[in-house]
Amino acid sequence: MERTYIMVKPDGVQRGLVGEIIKRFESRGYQLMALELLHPTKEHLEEHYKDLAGKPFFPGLIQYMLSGPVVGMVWAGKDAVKTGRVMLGETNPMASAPGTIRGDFALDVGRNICHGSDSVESAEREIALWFPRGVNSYERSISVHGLIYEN
Ligand code: DAT
Ligand code: MG
Repeated sequence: MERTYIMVKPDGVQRGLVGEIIKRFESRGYQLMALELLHPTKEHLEEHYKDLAGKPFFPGLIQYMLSGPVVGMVWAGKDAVKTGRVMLGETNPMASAPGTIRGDFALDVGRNICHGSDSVESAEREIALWFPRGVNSYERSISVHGLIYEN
């Protein structure tokens, strides 16, 4: 099953949106594989966002991400990466459709409450970065699986 890394950012945690975000992935049918609340270091965040180093907003992004704890999660299921991004909405909340997380709960690009991996490769890189001790897999009961998937 494809996996994605979803993270509630400090503004999402402070605003009490952790449960709301978990609920959306759970009710869609995705399987929770890992979850941790933690306060990442600057170096850890710079590694996570290394593709954006050099962008004018990079220092502000790191500062905001350091402002409080985040909740990192691994979710697994059909097209988890692509569908996870659809569920998050656009990077800029003002361009995000209602019904998406950013479209329902955010206004500013610099306070967009959640992160989602943008490709299968970056998902695996991010999962290794945020869950260095590894992620155990477990089987969902066959009856639950059959209610979510045709095969
Ligand atoms: P996404 O989080 O949708 O994958 P991204 O990877 O391009 O978007 O950027 C990471 C974060 O950086 C994004 O969630 C918010 C911030 N960001 C991106 N573009 C920005 C901009 N033009 N101004 C301010 N912050 C920006
Ligand atoms: Mg991104």
